[in-house]
Amino acid sequence: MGKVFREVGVFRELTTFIRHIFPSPFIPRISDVPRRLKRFYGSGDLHFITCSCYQRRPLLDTPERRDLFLIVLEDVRRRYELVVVGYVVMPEHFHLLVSEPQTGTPSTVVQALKLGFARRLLVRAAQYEVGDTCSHIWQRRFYDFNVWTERKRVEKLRYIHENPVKRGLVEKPEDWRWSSFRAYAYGEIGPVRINDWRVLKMKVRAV
Ligand code: NI
Repeated sequence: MGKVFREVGVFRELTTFIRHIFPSPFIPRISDVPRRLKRFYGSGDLHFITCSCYQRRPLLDTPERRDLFLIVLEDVRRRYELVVVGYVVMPEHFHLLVSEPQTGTPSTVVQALKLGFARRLLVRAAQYEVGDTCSHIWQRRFYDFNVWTERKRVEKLRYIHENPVKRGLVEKPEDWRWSSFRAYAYGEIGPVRINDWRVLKMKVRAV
């Protein structure tokens, strides 16, 4: 029971801080959250994930490639059943703030994302060769930071949304189409569905 209350508590904190930053009617109140949400388990932490392109080359420097990346991210979100809380695609790296997936681990999610994007990119570029899918697109390593305090969640989401501004790509976060900012600020339905906590409802602990 302790776990149940803790997880509902995590969600309440999260919605409170999101509402604080972006008061918008599309963010569900705690009373709107399906009761079965409490059935998910795992640590319940969010993960702040950073992954760079191979040798930090700007392989995501065109709108078409960033669009393609987001298509793959949405596909992976559905397949592995995870909650995407925030994201940004930069010219040579990406950041995600995500829940643990229902299927697999954060690591398998990142692998699927890297491989899925590499395959589609190489097929598009007609350069596909077996065995050469990922190695020249992505850095092998990625960084996974467990986010389990409200302060860190605020910090990471802000960092994600400010990244294109800090880099001088745009003047305001809303001008960068490849982040979750517009979904928060305007309730826009973007290419990647954010904060869809319903995906976690089916998880039942095996006894
Ligand atoms: Ni960054």
